[in-house]
Amino acid sequence: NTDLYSEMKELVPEYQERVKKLKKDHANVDLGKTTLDMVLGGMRGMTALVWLGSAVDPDEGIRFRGMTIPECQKALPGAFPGGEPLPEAILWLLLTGKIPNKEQVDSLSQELRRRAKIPEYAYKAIDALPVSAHPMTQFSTGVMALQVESEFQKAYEGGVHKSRYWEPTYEDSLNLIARLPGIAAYIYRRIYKDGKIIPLDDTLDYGANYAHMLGFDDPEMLEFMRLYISIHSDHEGGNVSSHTAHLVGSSLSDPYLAFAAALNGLAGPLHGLANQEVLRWIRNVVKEFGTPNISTEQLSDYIHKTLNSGQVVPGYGHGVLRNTDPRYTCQREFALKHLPNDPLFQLVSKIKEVVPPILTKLGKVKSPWPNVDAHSGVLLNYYGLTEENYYTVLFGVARSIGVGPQLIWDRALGMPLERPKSVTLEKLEKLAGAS
Ligand code: FCX
Repeated sequence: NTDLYSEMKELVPEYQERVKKLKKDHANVDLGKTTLDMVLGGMRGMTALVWLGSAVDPDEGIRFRGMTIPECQKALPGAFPGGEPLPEAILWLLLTGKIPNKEQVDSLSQELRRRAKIPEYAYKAIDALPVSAHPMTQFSTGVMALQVESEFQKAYEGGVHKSRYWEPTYEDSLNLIARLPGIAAYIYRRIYKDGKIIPLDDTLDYGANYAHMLGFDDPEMLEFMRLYISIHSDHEGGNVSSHTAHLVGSSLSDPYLAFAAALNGLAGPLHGLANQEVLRWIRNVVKEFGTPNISTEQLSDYIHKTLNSGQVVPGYGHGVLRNTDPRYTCQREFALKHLPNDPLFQLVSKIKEVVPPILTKLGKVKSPWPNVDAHSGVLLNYYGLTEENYYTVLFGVARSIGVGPQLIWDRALGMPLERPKSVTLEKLEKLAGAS
């Protein structure tokens, strides 16, 4: 099939059968116990969700449908031979579990362009906010405005049978993914440029088009955007944005409602907003010493200053990873290839040497290593996207490619309303024998 929907139509019954079999024959398989520590510790380590697109190993990092980032870079079609994986290719892979060929990816590119038309009132909804509103607030508002055209909501009101929920969910998810770059680019141009919309280019792929609509046409920046969107798309199911989308979707809220909620979680500084915080932190280092070319001692002093004022070092640490994030590593490789002499890239490299031993010494940080957000800012800055408050919007566009497919599968597999059990503090004390 060159058409993604036809591919899904074939796959859905097969997957439904697998889930049915698991529920029927293995319902009581023990997946690990729940401890008090988990309940008070943000549910770390508690297996509680099924997520089809990707899984994170603490040491090795992300695998998209079983494939590491270097494997994806090798196997997935790029804009040119040997180019970075196209986000369309990742979308195809996450949804179907199959590696698409160039023809399939080109057909998906075209389909996304066809779906990309943004209703006028979505721009107006954004315009109702002051230009000073945070870009993520404007983005979430824009997504809520897009919800007006939800096919799922229409189908539900029309009494669609639950066995067909996944079909309008597919329509909504693809329309949402297709329209986000236009909404996101509008916000950028509204806040930082002349406010004029740069129309979609019918010859460009998804990542390149987003860069183009932002106002960037340097082929190297287009290539970085393809990589950026691909690696930020998915990071298994338990992170705040993905889990939020899944949770909200479980009440049969449509993909727009679920994704807007996910964006609001992504906008928190411990999650997606960390990319903004990293570049701001790096700029403050440069401001403090007057140059990015600083000594290890100066950098170490600055890190201690951050920690002593009760703040985290942004871009370091992770809820699951216990090693350097491969999403960091592939951005570093991109930088080594294209901007090895950039002073801020060199500073990022130095930070990677100095931060981990300091965090380790604190004795409480489970992972002192850099995560995805530690690197993206200096690359964007190098290519002229210097406005760090916008960075989380880029992350948000990418995340739709991870949560959209899962929402489709959630509906195809009839995943139920999510409703875990909570306990009161008194009950917890009683269970612990501490009261
Ligand atoms: N700087 C300073 N202290 C840190 C730290 C850091 N980078 N990372 C963890 N710690 C501290 C925690 O604040 C916590 O302190 P406390 O006991 O006094 O509250 C302690 O170490 C134990 O935390 P830990 O179990 O290692 O980490 P968590 O799973 O609770 O939290 C995050 C993980 C990512 C939230 C944490 O490492 C952090 O705040 N990092 C900085 C922000 C960041 O980069 N976020 C982006 C993460 C990710 F890549 C993404 O979602 O985009």
